[in-house]
Amino acid sequence: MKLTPPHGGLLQELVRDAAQGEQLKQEAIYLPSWDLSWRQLWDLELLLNGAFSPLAGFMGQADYDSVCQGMRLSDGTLWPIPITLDVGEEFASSLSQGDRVALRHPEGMVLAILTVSDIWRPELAQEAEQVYGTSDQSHPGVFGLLQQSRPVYLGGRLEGIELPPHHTYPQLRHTPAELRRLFSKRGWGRVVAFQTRNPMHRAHLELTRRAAAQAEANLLLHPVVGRTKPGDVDYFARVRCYQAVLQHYPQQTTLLSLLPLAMRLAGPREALWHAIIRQNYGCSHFIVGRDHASPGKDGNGQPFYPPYVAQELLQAHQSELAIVLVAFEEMVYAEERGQYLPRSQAPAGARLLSLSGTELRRRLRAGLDVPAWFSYPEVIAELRRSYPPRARQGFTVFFTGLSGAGKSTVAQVLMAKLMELGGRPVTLLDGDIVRKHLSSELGFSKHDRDLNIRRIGFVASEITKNRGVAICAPIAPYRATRREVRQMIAQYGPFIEVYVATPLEVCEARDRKGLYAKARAGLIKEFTGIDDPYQVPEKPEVTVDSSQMSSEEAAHRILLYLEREGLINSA
Ligand code: PPS
Repeated sequence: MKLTPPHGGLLQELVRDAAQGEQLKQEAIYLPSWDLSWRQLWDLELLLNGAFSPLAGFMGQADYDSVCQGMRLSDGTLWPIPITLDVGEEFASSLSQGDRVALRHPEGMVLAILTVSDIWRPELAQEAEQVYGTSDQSHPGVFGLLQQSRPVYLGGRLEGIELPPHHTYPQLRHTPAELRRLFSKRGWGRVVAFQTRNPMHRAHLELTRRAAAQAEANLLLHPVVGRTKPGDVDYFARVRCYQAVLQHYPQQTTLLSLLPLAMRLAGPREALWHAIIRQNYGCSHFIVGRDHASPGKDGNGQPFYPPYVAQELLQAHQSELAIVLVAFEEMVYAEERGQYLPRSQAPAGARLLSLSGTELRRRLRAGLDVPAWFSYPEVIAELRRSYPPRARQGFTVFFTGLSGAGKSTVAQVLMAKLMELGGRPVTLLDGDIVRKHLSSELGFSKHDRDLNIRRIGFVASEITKNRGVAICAPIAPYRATRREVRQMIAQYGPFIEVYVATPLEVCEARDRKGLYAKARAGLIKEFTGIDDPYQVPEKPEVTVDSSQMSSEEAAHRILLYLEREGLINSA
């Protein structure tokens, strides 16, 4: 196939020139506005800068249906992932077709105006099955869709005012037009793109070098710095790793650029989407490995997507793409040869070495050696900063249980013990206290409870990020919200869910605040356990029951857990 730059066809750039932008900003003052979520913001950026060409806005219903069902826009163009703007019922009910909406950055600037062409309520479970091939909520993309999406979708064309500003690594960010120009200026006729959401080690270097040689192409390292998988290494640390790895490539033929993409982790469909995006960035080739854009294993330990299925899907659509698939196998280290090789090319009987991500993290946390064949000293040093020994990481102990179960008392004892041990600042976010300060205006509807728990989660995640200990003790009756909070925190440090399983009868008999009596008399509505549900945790890290043990014993049980996990040195 003959490929001449720029690749990828016409770019659909949606940002207007400065004068029109000013005009649009003035118009926006009088329009209803929508504050974009982070996911929506990342989508908007790639819509506005042309990375999602040929899309000219958020999808309308016809495109959405067609993409979900058959991976094509309604005009037949190949496009595998829905790009939609989800909004709340109340906001949607104030809009009609033809209305214009100002789309705002979370910090308040108007970035674009959407002219609404479609307003509809999607079948989210069906979307999950069609796009992800599953409605299993242990898939992070499915969880985000089913638990975090708002119920109404808006579609329509966009008029861009400005691209979202970036204060981090501006020199490493390029629009598709900028990258195409850069390739052209450097005389890079062929460019092979490498997608990643993980730090890079020697195997990646070997794989990308081979891919570039095979495609006779220059190399674009194009890591995702938008939304990746919960628990991934944060992108600041990753970028420092990429910069270190870059020193091991030939300078003239390799470029690092950051992609602000909100990944869906939709396996094969996502791989195809990644290829189309790189085509828009002007690349001629795209590397797809064994488990491209995979979220890992499901609740039964089975992979969500079989190995190599992403390569198969791209191969099947190769004739429709202007970017060429470079399929790669897993690389392994052949010890006797002192060399990385694709697994199938390793000599029979050779001792093959590899190190899983889980094993690497274990070694980093335990301060153990990482072999030189696996990575570079600079990368390991950087990762050691991200994965300090557990005894120096922040963590959150999140109590959940009925009112009167004993959460606050056990939490207080635990706090006292941790303070006695010293070493980290400890903050207690008790249910009642939070409701006096942080959530003083909230009631007990599902909406208000969820908001309350998310606020607690946000504060706890900040504490955990900064290496402190957060102890939270709300009722937190809903499973999905607890999981959301777990995800928020787990990216910064361990999340320990403690289920205080004291039975309802015991809590009610105690009735220390007289609230159960009031709830039974109908004087308080939506009381947990009486006329509002409590969803029992499925896999709490620790369970205690204050009808079976004293608060001291319960706190001690938690301390033993923390010690076993290496989070504290002595209980
Ligand atoms: S939630 O569901 O997690 O947001 O609840 P939380 O913030 O922990 O607040 C629970 C405390 O508020 C008192 N209270 C109620 N609890 C449950 N349902 C209703 N309707 C209600 N109204 C007031 C109650 O004292 C809870 O405190 P604890 O310490 O759990 O007994």
